[in-house]
Formats: sequence, structure tokens, C-alpha cells
Amino acid sequence: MASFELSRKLMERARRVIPGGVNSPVRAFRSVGGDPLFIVRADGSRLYDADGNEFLDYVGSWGPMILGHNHTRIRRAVYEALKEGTSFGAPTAREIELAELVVEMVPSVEVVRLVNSGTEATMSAVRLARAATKRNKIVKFRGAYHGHADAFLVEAGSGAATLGVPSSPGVTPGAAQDTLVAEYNDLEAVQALFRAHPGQIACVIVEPVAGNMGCVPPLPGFLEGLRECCTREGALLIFDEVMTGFRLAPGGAQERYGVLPDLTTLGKVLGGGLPVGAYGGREDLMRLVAPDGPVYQAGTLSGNPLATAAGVAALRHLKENPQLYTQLEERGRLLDEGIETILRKGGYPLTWNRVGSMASLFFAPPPVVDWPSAARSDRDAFRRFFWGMLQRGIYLAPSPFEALFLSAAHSEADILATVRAAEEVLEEVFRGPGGAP
Ligand code: KE4
Repeated sequence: MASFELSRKLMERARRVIPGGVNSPVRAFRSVGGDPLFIVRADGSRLYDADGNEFLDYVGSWGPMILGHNHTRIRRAVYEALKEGTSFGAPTAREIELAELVVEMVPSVEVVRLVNSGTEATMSAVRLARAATKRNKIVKFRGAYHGHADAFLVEAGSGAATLGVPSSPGVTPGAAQDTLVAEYNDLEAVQALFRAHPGQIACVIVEPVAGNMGCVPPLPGFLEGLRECCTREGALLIFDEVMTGFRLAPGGAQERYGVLPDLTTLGKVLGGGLPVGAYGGREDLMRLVAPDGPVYQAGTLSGNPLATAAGVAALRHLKENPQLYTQLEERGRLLDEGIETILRKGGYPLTWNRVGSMASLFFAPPPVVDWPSAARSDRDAFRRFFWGMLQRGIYLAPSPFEALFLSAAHSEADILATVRAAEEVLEEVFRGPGGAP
């Protein structure tokens, strides 16, 4: 049994000065119990904690680490940029390079604004959609997470769902009243909202592959239906590709599924592990953004020299090595085969969903196609699975409503070791004492 004593002591200290001891709630292990591990370094597919334990990492910093941790090309790029200084508050050529890469790689993006997080990207994209359409209401999906701006903390996923606060206190009725909610994959529900609010809906914001209720793929025709509906109704379609961008294809989900939104939000992989978000899309829309147009949005550290160095290195590497996506698909299929064989042989009432290098094992019976079906997950069984895997050196997201991520650094041996561990742990969870401390 691994020792987590130093992490426990660090958590005691952290709780005294940081809410919950963490700077993002989902890191707190609240839905799985126990204390989070304090990580001291990471390399490739591995994390190393304060107690000297090594883990095979499937969180990947919640998505950015598609190349694996501490990638040489990213590390060198940040080292070189660091020699020139850390922030200038003035335009730099590397911001142009990163923006040009986004425009080149993401099919629907003609003009893009860099910001510091996915939340800033989505809140800004919605502000732009409201300004462009002169409409107030937005449509989001139950269990989807678009960051923590007020308008989105209405039946949100990710950490909000994990903690059971999908609609947060502090969000005023005024802020929430313009947010309409539909079930993911339910096109008819979206059409009904347009019928109920004619001429009032500015945009539909969707995770083209949901990752924040766990990984839930779009059913055939869903994305295409949203596209047609928004076009017909004069609303904008926003693909929140903070998680899927540059992960599911060089051009993200919109390349993979061949559906073009009006606006796209990006983050995670875009910054190569440093804080970068972005929103972009049709030029006629983006020219409304200050200082070209009246839609205000700003940021002291937007386009930061170190962050754009990491982002340019990450995107260049992905663009120059398209075979990485084939490798990620092959490793994903290997994981499919292993997990699906275990579920079939064991007769476990679980659901395995995967798209490219993002996946989830739901402790709920199939199919999992929306929040209600995901929410049926057996939280206690997941908790015991999580700890059983952690004790075997496999670090999963500490929530039943998050995706796991493969990286280019995950080897075939890593995948096979994961499958072996999952088989043992599921046996324990469903047929033996097993479970968390
Ligand atoms: P950030 O503000 O955390 O950079 O991005 C918000 C966001 C927006 N859109 C999507 C589709 C996202 O997945 C996210 C953030 N994802 C979560 C993990 N599911 C971040 C982890 C966390 O909250 O610590």
C-alpha cells in the first residue's frame, strides 16, 4: 500500500490558506474521499508525488498534455522565451505565430483572440454572440461545462456536477435567466426552445464531444442538426473545443465531424500546459471585438510570451507529426479492446465511451448519451475503483464525471498495464472487499 503521508501533511497546510486546499475544486478528491496527491514533477506519461510514488497519468492536467508531460520541444521553447523576459503588455510576433497556427489548423476560424483560460474564451464568445445577434438568451446542455462564468453555472458539469452544485450560489437570477438548458444529444429539445423563444436566442454553445459529464459522443446527426437549426433561426453555433480542440484531430471535433460552427472556443492543448485560451471564428463576427469593434474584452497577460511559446511549440509539433493522431487512435482501440473484454467477461453494468484520445468508464449501464444517463453512475463503486487503480499506480480523474486522456507518451505497455489493473480492481469492487482507505 503506497504512503500518501507527505501529501496529507501538505493538504493540512494548504487548507489553512486556500479554499479546500486547492485552486480548482475538482482537484480536491471530494467525490472520491481522502486527500489529493501533491505532485512534484511529471514526465511523459508519468506523475511523481510528494511521497515519491510514481503514477501512470490519465488526467494529463485535464487535457493539455496530449504530447505527454515535460515534452522537450515545449520545455526548450519556454526556456528560450524566458531569456527575453516574461511579459511586456505589448504585442509580440509570437502571438501572431500562434494565431496563424490556429487559423491554419481550425477549419472555421478566420480571426482569433487569445485569452488566458477556457472560461475567458467562452464568456467572451457568448458576449460576442449576444452583440452580433442583438439577442440575450443562450442554450447550453445539462452536464456540459464551459468554465465558471455566471451564465454557464446553470446545471453545469465537471467540478460543479462532481460537487453537486451544478447551479452555483452567487449566480443571480438576472445572470441565469437568459440561460436555457437542453439535454445533450436531444435535438428536438433545442428546436422546442427556439419555438418557445422566437428571435431571442443568440447562440447554442455545445461541447461537440461532451467531456464534462464524462466522455459522451454526439449521436449521428446531432451536431449537423444544431448547425441547421442555428442557421435557420439566425442564432450562432459555438463549439466549445477547449477540451476537444487539437485533440480529436489537428482541427478538433469540427474537423473530425465535418460540422463548422460560427465561433469556436479553445484552451488546454493550445497552451501546451501554460495558460492560453482563445475564441475565434467568422471574420465578420470577430471584427466586432475591440478595438476593431465595440465588443469589449481584454486581458493583462493575454498572449503572454511564455505561454505563446509553449502553445506554438505544441501546435507546431502536432501539425508536423499528424501520425500522432493515428497512434492515439491505435492506443485508444487497444484500451477499448481491453476494457470491453473485461466488461463482457465480468458482466459488469458499466459503459465505456471513447472518442479519439478521450474516454470514460461510467459506473452506469449503457448507453450513456446525456446527463441523466451519466448521472445514474454509482458514485461509491467509482470511488472504490478510483482508489483501487491509484493503489496500483494508475492516476485517474478523481470524479465519475470527467474524461480520461491518452497522450502520445502512453505506450502500449502502459495501456496493457492499465487493462490488467482495471480487471483486478473491478473484480474487487464488484466481488470483493476492495476500496478506499
Ligand atoms: P478553464 O477556464 O478551466 O481553462 O476552461 C474551462 C472549460 C471550458 N470548456 C470546456 C469544454 C472545459 O472542459 C473547460 C475546463 N475543463 C475542466 C475539466 N473538465 C477543467 C478542470 C478544472 O476545472 O480544474
